[in-house]
Amino acid sequence: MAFYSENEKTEDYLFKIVLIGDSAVGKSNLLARFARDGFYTNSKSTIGVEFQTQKIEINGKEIKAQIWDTAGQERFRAVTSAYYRGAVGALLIYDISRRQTFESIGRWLNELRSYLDMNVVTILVGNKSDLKDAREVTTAVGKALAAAQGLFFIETSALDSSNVSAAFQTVVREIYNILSRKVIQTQELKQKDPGWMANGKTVVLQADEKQEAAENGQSKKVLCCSS
Ligand SMILES: Nc1nc2c(ncn2[C@@H]2O[C@H](COP(=O)(O)OP(=O)(O)OP(=O)(O)O)[C@@H](O)[C@H]2O)c(=O)[nH]1
Ligand SMILES: [Mg+2]
Repeated sequence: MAFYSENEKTEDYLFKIVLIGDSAVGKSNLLARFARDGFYTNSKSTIGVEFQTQKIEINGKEIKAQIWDTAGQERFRAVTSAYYRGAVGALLIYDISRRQTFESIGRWLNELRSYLDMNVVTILVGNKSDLKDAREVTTAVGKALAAAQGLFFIETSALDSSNVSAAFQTVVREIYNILSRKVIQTQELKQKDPGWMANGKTVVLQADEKQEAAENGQSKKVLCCSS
């Protein structure tokens, strides 16, 4: 859950980010690589839910990313609504060496969008880029799906570490950028009307989709913030 108020410093920001995708695409190993530079050759399926909090620096500001991981297989999964609740970012992961896991992306995207009515910052991640000879999904095909769905895109390898930090940082940076713009807008609004917010009400910052699209030159939008 993320709590934002004007008086809080950015150090207090906590962004919940969820990992989703079929079983064995490498969700747990991406998190292990990112959070503690670890890799497990014979890792078992995740049972239930795990999360790790990792500090990330964006523009000299420290932000905490709380990254949630659950099983790809239905029978081992955490309670789905609780898993998604409060998330402001998502890594949607497939395995570039198994076409089937890429074909599941539409289903994962539907689930994500059905649980989070606000649009979360989402990156499509083609993991296991080290398996060059076994590749079944080309980079171009991955990129095209991401573009069609308004997602960021990256290929990673939890095994050789390539792009792992970049994948998480892309999501956190985008959430932070959107939030910063919203805080500035809120301050401008307050200057125009000083009586506004006088009662200390909870403020839900939510991006204006059209404006975000115009600013970004693409169809990404977000977010955020609940108390
Ligand atoms: N070659 C290669 N293998 C990987 C990579 N990432 C994960 N693996 C392997 O893929 C298998 C599954 O990885 P996990 O991280 O457990 O997959 P998961 O998505 O968490 O699976 P569930 O918990 O069942 O949903 C393990 O044997 C890992 O060692 C990678 O980048 N490259
Ligand atoms: Mg796992």
